[in-house]
Amino acid sequence: MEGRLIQTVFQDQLQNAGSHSEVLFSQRMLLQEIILSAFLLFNQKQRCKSSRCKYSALRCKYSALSNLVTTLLSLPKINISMRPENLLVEIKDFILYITINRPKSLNALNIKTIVELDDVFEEYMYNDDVRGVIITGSGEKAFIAGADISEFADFTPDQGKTMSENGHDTFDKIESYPKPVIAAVNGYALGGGCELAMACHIRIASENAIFGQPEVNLGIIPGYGGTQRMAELIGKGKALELLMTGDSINAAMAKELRLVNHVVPAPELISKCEEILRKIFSKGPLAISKLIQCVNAHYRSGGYVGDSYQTEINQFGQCLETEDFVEGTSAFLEKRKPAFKGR
Ligand code: CO8
Repeated sequence: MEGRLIQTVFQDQLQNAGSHSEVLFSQRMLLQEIILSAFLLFNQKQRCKSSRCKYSALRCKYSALSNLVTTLLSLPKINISMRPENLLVEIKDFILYITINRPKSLNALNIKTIVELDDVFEEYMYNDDVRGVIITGSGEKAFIAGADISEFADFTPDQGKTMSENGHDTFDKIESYPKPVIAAVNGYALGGGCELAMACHIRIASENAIFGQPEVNLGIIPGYGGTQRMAELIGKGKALELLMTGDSINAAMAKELRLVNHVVPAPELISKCEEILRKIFSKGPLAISKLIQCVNAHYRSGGYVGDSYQTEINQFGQCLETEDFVEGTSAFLEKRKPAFKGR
C-alpha cells in the first residue's frame, strides 16, 4: 500500500514534469520518499507482544517491503516512458544514437528540442554505457533545416539573445564533450542545423546533404556559433562568402571545403559513423577525451596560442598517471592488443 502510494505520487509528478531534468528531479524525490518510508516501516514500534500480532506485523512489513521493491524495480520502466518528445534516443554497443525527430518541419530546432538535447548529453556524459555519440535527423530529407523560424519570428531582442545564449551553452557542451560526437548529416543542414553539425567533432555527410547558413535571407546572422565555427573549419574568406551570400553547398563541395570529413551514399551513412567510432573505441578513452580538450583549447583560448600548447603539456603529463598509459605501453612491449579501461 505504502509502495503503491509512492508510485501514484511519482506518476503524478511525472505527468506534471516537463523537461528531462524535471523528471530526474522527480526520480530523486521518489528515492527520497522510498528511503523515508523504508526507515519508518522498519522503525515501527510493536506494542502488542502476542504471537498473532507479531505474525501480522511481520506480514505487514513483508508486504510493505515487497511494495517498495516493486516500486524500485519499476523505476527504469518509468524512465523509458519519459523519453524526450522531439528526440529518439537509443544506446547500442556503447553508441548513443540521437535522432532529431520533427520530420514535419524538417527537424527544425525549437527551444524544447535544444533543451532535450542538452539533457541527453548531460545524462550520458559520465555514463560508462556510452563511449561515443551519433547525431542524425529523422527521415531522408533533412538533418536539421535550421532553428524553428515559426518559434522565434515574434521574439524581442532580449528573447533572441537568451535563445542564442542557451543554444551556445548546449553546442559548447557538445563541442567539449569528453566522448567522440559524430554528426551523420543525412540531408539539409541549414542555419542551426549546420551549426550543430559544426559543433560535433566529426561530420559525415550522405551524398544528398546540403549545407548552408541562410540566416541573412531572414535579416539575421547565425546565433549558435556559426560565425566562429565555420571560419575555423573552412577559413575566413570562404566562410564570409557563404555567410554573406547565404548560399547553400552540396556534400561534394562541403568535402572540398573540409566542412565534412567524408561523403558516403545515404544507406552507408550510419555504418560509416559506426566504423569510425569503433576504431576510436579501441583506443584509450582518457586519451581521446584529452585530445578533444587540447584541440578545442586552440580555438577557445582567447586567441593566445600559448595557452593551448600549455593545455597539451599539462594533459600529456596527466596521461602518464593513468592505468591506460601503463596498459598501452605494456601491450606494445608484450606484442599484444591493449585492453584499455578508461582509468
Ligand atoms: N523552421 C520552421 N519550419 C521549417 C523550417 C525551419 N527552419 N524549415 C522547414 N520548415 C517547415 C516548412 O515550413 C514546411 O512546413 P509546412 O509543411 O507546414 O509548410 C516543412 O518544413 C517542409 O518544408 P518545405 O515545404 O519548405 O520543403 P522544401 O523541400 O520545399 O524546402 C528547405 C526545404 C529549402 C529546407 C526550406 O524548407 C527552407 O528554406 N527552410 C528554411 C531554412 C532556413 O532558413 N534555416 C535557417 C533558419 S534560422 C536559424 O537557423 C538561425 C539559428 C540561430 C538562432 C539563434 C537564436 C535566435
